[in-house]
Amino acid sequence: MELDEVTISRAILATQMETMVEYLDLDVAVVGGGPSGITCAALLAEKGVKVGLFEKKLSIGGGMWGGGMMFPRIVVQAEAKRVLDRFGIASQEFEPGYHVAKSVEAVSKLTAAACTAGAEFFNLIAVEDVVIKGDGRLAGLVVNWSPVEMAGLHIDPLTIRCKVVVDASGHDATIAHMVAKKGGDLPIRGEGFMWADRAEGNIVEHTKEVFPGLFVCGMAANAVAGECRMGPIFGGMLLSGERAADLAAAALLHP
Ligand code: 48H
Ligand code: FE2
Repeated sequence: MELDEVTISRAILATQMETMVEYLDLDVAVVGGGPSGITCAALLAEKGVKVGLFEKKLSIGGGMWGGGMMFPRIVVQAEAKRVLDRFGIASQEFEPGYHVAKSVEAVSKLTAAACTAGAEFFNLIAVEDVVIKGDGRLAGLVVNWSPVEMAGLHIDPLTIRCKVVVDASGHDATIAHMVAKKGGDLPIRGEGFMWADRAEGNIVEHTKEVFPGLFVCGMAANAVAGECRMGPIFGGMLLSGERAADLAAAALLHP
């Protein structure tokens, strides 16, 4: 078979364009491909929800790749070990209750599970604004190629409609800030100091709907709630992603 460059180009453009058009209308849009966002997307897709994950960077994984200070290991506490097991992520118990996993394996297996379950990943796309109309509910995302944002080019964005948004954008809680900045009733208390036990103990409780149609999870949940940070322990991110998936799925059933 003689390979044709233009067929290769057409294959990429045609299939991706078809997917992008199909995903202009979604059930759940997850913003951010860190551990909480991927977990949330994977579990929503497993429930049969039409979910798209938007990540502004080239790679999925957020702050999980780097482990702790570039040592590619993460710690997961006993409460969340079952999530590692569920996704087939190997771990070793360092001391009772402290399970260590390889960050590359953790990101890869979470991402692979999300793909297998049918979540659609849109990398290199930055969410730059949100849609809120007369009913005051978050109803969509305004997106652009992140290289456009990085280059500061004046190019207008496109819009995606969705029933629920999950802000999994990490420390910056970017979607929550967008809503608050334009006058939405969403108080953001800002992230607190390092206190792993407290931060991990409270993160699932902070994972909730903070504005009609908007759920926060992962570090964004703690940032909105004025909660502490936890350093490179990731059980809270996994449990928060799981909780966000349950809440978002429930919201789809009872809007
Ligand atoms: C598209 C965006 C946008 C945008 C941001 O930071 P993350 O890894 O997020 P979490 O909450 O799943 O995990 C947090 C964890 O990595 C961490 O930092 C911990 C545990 N820290 C503790 C501590 O003490 O420091 O991923 C968020 C992702 C990133 O990949 C961003 O690029 C992406 O969201 N993102 N994507 N549009 N507007 N904003
Ligand atoms: Fe962090």
